[in-house]
Amino acid sequence: MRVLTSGLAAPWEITWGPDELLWVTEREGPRILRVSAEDGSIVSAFTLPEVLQTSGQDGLLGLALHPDLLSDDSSPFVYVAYTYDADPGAGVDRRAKLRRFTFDLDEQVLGAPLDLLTELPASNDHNSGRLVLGPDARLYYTIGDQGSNQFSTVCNPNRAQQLPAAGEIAARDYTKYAGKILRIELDGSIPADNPVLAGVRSHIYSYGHRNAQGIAFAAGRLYADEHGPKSDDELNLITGGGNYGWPNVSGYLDGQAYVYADWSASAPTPCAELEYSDYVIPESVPISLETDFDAADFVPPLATFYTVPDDYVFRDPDCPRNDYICWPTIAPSSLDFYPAGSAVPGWASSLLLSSLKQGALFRARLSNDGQSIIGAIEPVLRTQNRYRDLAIQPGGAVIYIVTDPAGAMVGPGGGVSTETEQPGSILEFTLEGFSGG
Ligand SMILES: [Ca+2]
Ligand SMILES: [Ca+2]
Ligand SMILES: [Ca+2]
Repeated sequence: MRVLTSGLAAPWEITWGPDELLWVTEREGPRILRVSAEDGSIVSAFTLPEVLQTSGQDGLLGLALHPDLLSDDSSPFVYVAYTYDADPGAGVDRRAKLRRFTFDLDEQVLGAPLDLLTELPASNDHNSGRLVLGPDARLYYTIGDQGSNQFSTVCNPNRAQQLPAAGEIAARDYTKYAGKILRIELDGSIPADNPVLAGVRSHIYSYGHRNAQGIAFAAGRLYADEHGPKSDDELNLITGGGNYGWPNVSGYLDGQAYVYADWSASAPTPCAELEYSDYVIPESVPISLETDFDAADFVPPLATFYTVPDDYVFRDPDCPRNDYICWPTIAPSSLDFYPAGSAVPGWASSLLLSSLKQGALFRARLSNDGQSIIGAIEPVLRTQNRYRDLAIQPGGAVIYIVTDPAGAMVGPGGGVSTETEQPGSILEFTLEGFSGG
C-alpha cells in the first residue's frame, strides 16, 4: 500500500475514468478532481460554488461518467449529485439535485451545466447520494431516509415506505423519494419501463431503504449496501419494485433485536417534548413489530452485518464513550464489483463493501446466478482509516480507496479510536508482484 495523495476535503466518490485518471469528488471541497494514478498529482480541479455544504452529511456527493466520455463527441458527459440551497432569499432550503456537465476534451474542463432532476429531498443526515450509470444507459441514484426518526430529525416522519401519488409526481413534489433508489433517464425524465408502485410510475425503482451509500452493477444485476440502525447493515440484490423493508424491518424479517418506534406519532406527549434515545422507547411512541409487517413485495437481504438475537446487549459497558462504534455493524459506505478474470487470485465475481468503522473492504463472493453469497464474507486491505469509497483499475491489480478526514472507528486493539492514520487520502493497494500495465 502507498498513499497516493492526501489533504483532500472529505473525498466521497472515487471513479476510474476512461482518461486513466481517478475522478474524485470532495464532499466538503466542494470540488471534482482528476488525479494522476501514477504520482497522485491533481491534473485538474473544478470547484462547484453552487454546492451547499454546511453540516453533517451534505455537500458534493455522487459522480458518474458517461462510458463514451472520450470515445465520441456526442456524450462527453459527467453526472454529479449534490445538496444546494433552493431558497432564493435569505433562508436555507436544503435540497439535492442531479446535474450534468459537458467535459471539453480539448480544454480538459467541465462546462455547460444542465440540471437533470432538482428539488430532491436532502438533509444533514442520511442523504445516501451514490450515483451510477447502468448498463441499460440509465442513472441509478440512492436517496436515504434523511435521518428521519433519529437524533435531531427524530420528529420527522420516516418516508421510506411512503409512495407518491400521481398528482405529487405531476407537480414535481419529490418528498416521498426519501428512502428510495431512483432510476432515471439520462435527460432526467422517468423511464417508461420503471415499476408502477401503488398505481404510479415515478423515478422510484425500489423502496424501503434506510441509507444505501453503495450501489454497483455486477453481470447486469444491481446490488446495494446500506447502513442499518444498531445492527443489520444490509447487502441487497435490487429488483425493480422491490420493498427492502425499512423502517418496519431491519435486516431479515425475524422479529429479533429491532422494533419500529415511530417517534413522529408520539401521543399524547408530542414528539417535540421527548428526549431521543437509542435504547429507550417512551410509552407515548407507537411501535410495530417486524412480524406485523405484511408486504408481498418484501425482499430480504443477501447478507447482514450483523444479525443478533433479541437479548443482545447493545449498550456495551466496555464502550461508554461512543456506543455506535461498538454496535454489531460495519457502516458500509460504498460498494464495487470485482469481476471474474481479474488479477487477485480467489477474488473473482466478488462484491467489495467499504467500511467506515472497520478500516477494511468486506469481500462477498457471488454465486454464478448472482442470487446469493458463497462462503464467508471476509475483511481485506485493512488499515486504520475510515473507508469512504473505492475504485478498481481495469485488470484488478490495483485498488484505490478514499478515506474520511476525521471520525471514529474501531481501534487497533478494539474499543473506539478517533486516530486515523491517513485521513483525507487516496490509498493505493497493488497486488504483490504486479509490475504495472
Ligand atoms: Ca467508486
Ligand atoms: Ca432491508
Ligand atoms: Ca430483523
